[in-house]
Amino acid sequence: MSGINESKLDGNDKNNERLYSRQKFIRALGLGTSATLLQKSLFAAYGNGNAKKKPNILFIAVDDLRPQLGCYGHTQMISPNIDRLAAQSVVFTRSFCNIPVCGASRASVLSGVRPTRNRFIDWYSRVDEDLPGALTLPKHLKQNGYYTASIGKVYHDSDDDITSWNEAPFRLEESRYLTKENIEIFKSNLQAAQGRRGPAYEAADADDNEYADGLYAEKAISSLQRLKQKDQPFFLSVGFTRPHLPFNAPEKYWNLYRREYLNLADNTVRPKGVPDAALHNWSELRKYADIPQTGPLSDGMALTLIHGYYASVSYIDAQVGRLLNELERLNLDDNTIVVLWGDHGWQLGDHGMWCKHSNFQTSLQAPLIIKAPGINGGKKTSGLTEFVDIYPSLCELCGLELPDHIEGASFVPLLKDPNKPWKESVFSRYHNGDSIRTDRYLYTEWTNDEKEIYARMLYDHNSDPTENINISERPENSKVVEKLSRMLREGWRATCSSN
Ligand SMILES: [Ca+2]
Repeated sequence: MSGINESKLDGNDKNNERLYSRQKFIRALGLGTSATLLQKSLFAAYGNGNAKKKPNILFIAVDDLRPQLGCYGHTQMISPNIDRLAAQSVVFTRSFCNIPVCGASRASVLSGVRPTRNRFIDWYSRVDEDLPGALTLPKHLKQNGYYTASIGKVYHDSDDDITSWNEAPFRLEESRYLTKENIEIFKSNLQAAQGRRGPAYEAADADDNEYADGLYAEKAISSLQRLKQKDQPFFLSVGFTRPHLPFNAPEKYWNLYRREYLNLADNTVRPKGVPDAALHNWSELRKYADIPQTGPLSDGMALTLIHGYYASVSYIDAQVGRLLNELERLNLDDNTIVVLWGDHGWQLGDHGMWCKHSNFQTSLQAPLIIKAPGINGGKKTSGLTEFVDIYPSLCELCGLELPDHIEGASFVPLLKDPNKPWKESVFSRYHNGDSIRTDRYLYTEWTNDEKEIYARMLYDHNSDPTENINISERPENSKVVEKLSRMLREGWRATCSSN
């Protein structure tokens, strides 16, 4: 497909120069067209140098974090520490998870492969089973001289990929309640029905370390002190569990936001013309004791949950600040790559929905912030990237060979030049829905096991950035739909590899 045809189909000549052919993409990467060439090129560029000189990696996962941060333009947010990191980093403003499910997204990021119909809900427990012999990122680093450690929610479960770590993963009970009343509700709900939870939020008069994430920060600080003494680089992965439900955070973070200034989502109704396949009944939230089993939330409860989400983000921001301060105090910051990512997005009442698990951008887009030695900070890139790109990017930054199974592409050239034309498209999937995001569109189609399409949706981000009008069935868009559908079927290899 030539750039000219693309431009016509997209109807957007101004963006023509952003459109990117496969060949150009590969040339821009400066890489060969096969995995073998890719490996050789990277290996030649960096060599198999002294492990001591390799940068450390502080890998911070934040559960269910959508880009609800000051550095992403949300000025109502109190996120000074992540914003400080962003000022030293490249901020990815259009990064997409490959699957908006906690465990599966993490399995994808850490294994470097994409979700499929089989790699889905229970993928997290099957990283090795699903990909026999495939090197996960921590295992690859470990085999190349890194000391690897896992604190908090990194994989979905602490025993996933257990041999990748040099020490036993550190994990706590993360949904703890502190008030007597909530502890009772939690206990009685658990007894009443399997899978029921306590209240959806808590604002306790508590210190940071009374909830799990504060203890994770404390553990990470002591780990940094210990790892500094080692004669090898480290990969320290720290997974914070807020702002995942329940929104339990110390009251002082709730008090950062005044209720009267909080707003409901701008679009609390289902998009016009949206297929039923795109929507869900937010069953994850309905497990909580104070949430109705059916129907919409009251505006009051919706605002409370938004308040709780913001408080949880600020609570995590403070924990990130503790890690960054310690990194600086130990003089480790100059030679440590810091990666901060949310595992997927979240609906805060957008489209009349809550939680993740959808093919809307609210579920698929998540923050990605990377600070790396030798990379100029304080930059943003709108290049399309997907989380499966993280693994090969870290390999390039650390001078490691790429394993054969990798299904993403290193975005290190974007770190060096944030305005560089980049991928034409990125791919995500949830359940039977496959999505493709291009510069202008987010298109999704749902297929049955016979690969027959039974629903689709298309949003034009030029005119409808919050996805309120599904235009896939409009006759004038038939060519765009046809093209995007073909790109979906051709898949990521067609975008990332030369003909
Ligand atoms: Ca998650």
